[in-house]
Amino acid sequence: SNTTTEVPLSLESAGVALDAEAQVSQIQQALVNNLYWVQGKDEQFANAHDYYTALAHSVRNQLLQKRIRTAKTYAQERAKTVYYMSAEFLMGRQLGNGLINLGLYDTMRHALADCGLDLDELLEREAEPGLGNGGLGRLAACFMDSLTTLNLPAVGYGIRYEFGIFTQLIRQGHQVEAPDKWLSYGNPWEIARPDYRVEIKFGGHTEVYKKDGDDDYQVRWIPAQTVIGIPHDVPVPGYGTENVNLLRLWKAEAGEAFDLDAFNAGDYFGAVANKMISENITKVLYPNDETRQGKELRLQQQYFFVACSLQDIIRLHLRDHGSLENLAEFAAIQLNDTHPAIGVAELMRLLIDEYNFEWAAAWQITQRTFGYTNHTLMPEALEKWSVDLFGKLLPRHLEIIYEINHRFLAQVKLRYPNDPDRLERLSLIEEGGERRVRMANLACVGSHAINGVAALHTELLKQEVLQDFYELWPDKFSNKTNGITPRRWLLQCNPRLAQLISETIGDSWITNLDDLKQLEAHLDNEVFRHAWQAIKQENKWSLARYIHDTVGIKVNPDSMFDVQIKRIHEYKRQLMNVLHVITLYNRMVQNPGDHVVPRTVIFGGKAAPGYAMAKLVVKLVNAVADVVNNDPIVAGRLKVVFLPNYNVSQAQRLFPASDLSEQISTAGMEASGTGNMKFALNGALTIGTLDGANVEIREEVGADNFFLFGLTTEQVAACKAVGHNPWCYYDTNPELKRTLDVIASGLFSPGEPDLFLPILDSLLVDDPYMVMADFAAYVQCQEHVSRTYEDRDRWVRMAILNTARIGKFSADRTIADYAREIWKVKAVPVAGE
Ligand code: CJB
Repeated sequence: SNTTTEVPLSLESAGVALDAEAQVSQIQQALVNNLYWVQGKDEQFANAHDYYTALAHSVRNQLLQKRIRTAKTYAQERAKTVYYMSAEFLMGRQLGNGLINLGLYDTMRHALADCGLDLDELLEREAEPGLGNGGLGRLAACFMDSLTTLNLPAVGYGIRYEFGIFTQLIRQGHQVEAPDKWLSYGNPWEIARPDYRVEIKFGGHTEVYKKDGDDDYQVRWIPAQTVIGIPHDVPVPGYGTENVNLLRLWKAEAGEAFDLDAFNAGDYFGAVANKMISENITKVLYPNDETRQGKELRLQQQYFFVACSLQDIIRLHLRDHGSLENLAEFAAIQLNDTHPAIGVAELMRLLIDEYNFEWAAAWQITQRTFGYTNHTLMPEALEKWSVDLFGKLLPRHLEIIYEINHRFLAQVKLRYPNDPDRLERLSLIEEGGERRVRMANLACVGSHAINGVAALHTELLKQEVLQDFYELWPDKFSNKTNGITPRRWLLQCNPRLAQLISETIGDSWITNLDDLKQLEAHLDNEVFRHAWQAIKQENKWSLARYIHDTVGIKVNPDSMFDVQIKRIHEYKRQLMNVLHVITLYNRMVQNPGDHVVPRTVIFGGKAAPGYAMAKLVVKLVNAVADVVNNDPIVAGRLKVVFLPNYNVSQAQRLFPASDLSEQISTAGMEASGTGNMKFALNGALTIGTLDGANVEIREEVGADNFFLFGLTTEQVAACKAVGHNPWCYYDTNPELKRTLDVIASGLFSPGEPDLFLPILDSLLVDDPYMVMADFAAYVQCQEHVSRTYEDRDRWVRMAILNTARIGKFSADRTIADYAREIWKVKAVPVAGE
């Protein structure tokens, strides 16, 4: 039908009381209307992207309808709200997820097919919103899904980066970064809200003044610059609920008054230049994962989004409650790592300078409102800002931080009268050399709850990184083991497996992942096991096609798909994986007749643009792939694939098609990991160390269903304490020696014999990530993996048990724990129409 009405229809009553046929025709009508009224085209001129946008608007209309009712209900109920503050939200594509959460996926597919359109093809038109680096940002996205699914009132606050994580290209085997222009076709999922704009100050100085009719002195901040924050709202649907929460992302714009002065002075270019400086703040995501970037712009980003968000929270709170006295009763603000920790000082500033609170009252409100989640033990990721930079950008906050510190250390002194070292460690200011503000200390002092993201990580926090804080306030600490949303990471990404599971045990697992346990009762059912295996095989075929289409490599779909996908980091030890590949290659070259279990080893992940060692590892993987994939001796038995530009969309193809999950970080270094959970949920077996959430995954799935190897955290520490000598592994392990020698021989770097020297040096000189120490155990464990894979029936049973026993790692469980133990928030379900 190509009739159009004046007002674009939404899918208003789709799914309510309409019969299937009426629903389909209404969907089609809405699509045609949106094509016409949103894209300004009709069917004759529309391209696939136009159809995608029209479809996105259909879904968006439904979400907005629900959102309006949700906002009303929350306000009516005066509900306590979670404000999740995160510099990163790695949401992934929205259309498929929206359709699934609205329960419209299958209907939509049929309605589109009926008009000759392929839903899958339209889904692929969506730009990936890559507003995060890796695990931390993706966790925030999974949390938003679970918060809404659990009907918990929540707002995610973050930054609307104009450029998300860079696009990774591979040129001659090297990583090359290209800008991520994700907004170039517009973003149908966001609504700008200029009416909720806020003004943010930077720089300048402070002064003391006396308020009219008041004897007390006050401080005011005279900024050098002001910037405007414009919220952009993205609706966040939950599964099978009427509730829709918000992700509110801030964009920086130039303040008008500020520009006008320059215009009036005749300095047109100056005014425009200043506009550019302001708008730079939200221009680009810093692409560093787990390393701090001591750049001024990064601190500006952090302060900007936190200050915008706090003003927004206060506006909403005053609207519903009239006074800030009871803020902590209605607002729980969670700090996703230290990136938003400046919020502690900003809330104090707002309460004291703008709302005339006394210090003690303001401090009580602040502490009761904030919670802090730590995500890493890596020392280089602990944020510290030079006092000079801080004072220049945020002079009032530096004063407030000094005052917080002064009062805090006075308290500590009472408790530990003769312990200057302890004071020095607890201080918010690092002395000696350049003085720096310690953001983790600020977050700890300003929060009532501090948590780690896996049991082992929380223990290590208590014993090491945050030990002094733990001794001071043991009750503030708790563990909240990470989780993932089963909607995106099984229902959406692996529809075939999801369907088999639902046919077998019903579909309650979608919102109650522990119900997957019921699969165990079907373990001895051969038909079920065959169906399981057939699905994995189909998923592998489809990944093989994708690999061929993207990098032109033909892989053997019957081989074991051995997959490591995550940011490239030395502690994650992609290098150890490549060394294993080279070792397998050496064996096949030396003994071409030997029986081997065929493998396809797949890598994906971005290296931070300034992280030379990580980039060299990317090059090594690609160089090894070039040699191995072109050697007829190993044909059909060994292939190496580096998939460029790993992101959420690609992850959705990879997890369902994986046999083996590589979780091989040096023990004690991976806070949790969440990819490990996604693999297991999709029936891949893990080869892993006792690190992060691996420990708990192994506990859940059973030691028999997990390939464990390597040093423990304690052994790593002990080894380092006595000073470990990587040379002795080289000297005593001929296979390892040969592997390093082959790299040194230049086989993988023709014409550039020294290319990989930094890697060899790092391994042989100090080997800080214990690759050499764990190598033999890893290779041996991989042999066990291969033997197990040969017994395909045994492997399938193990895979089923992994899926069946992974329920604990639903983000619904994680969020329920946060809600009950930290946030004290209750579900506020929105009634259906
Ligand atoms: N993580 O992705 C990051 N970036 C950081 O700066 C610090 C930590 C990761 O957070 C995930 C979510 O908690 C963890 O699962 C992962 O182990 C950690 O590396």
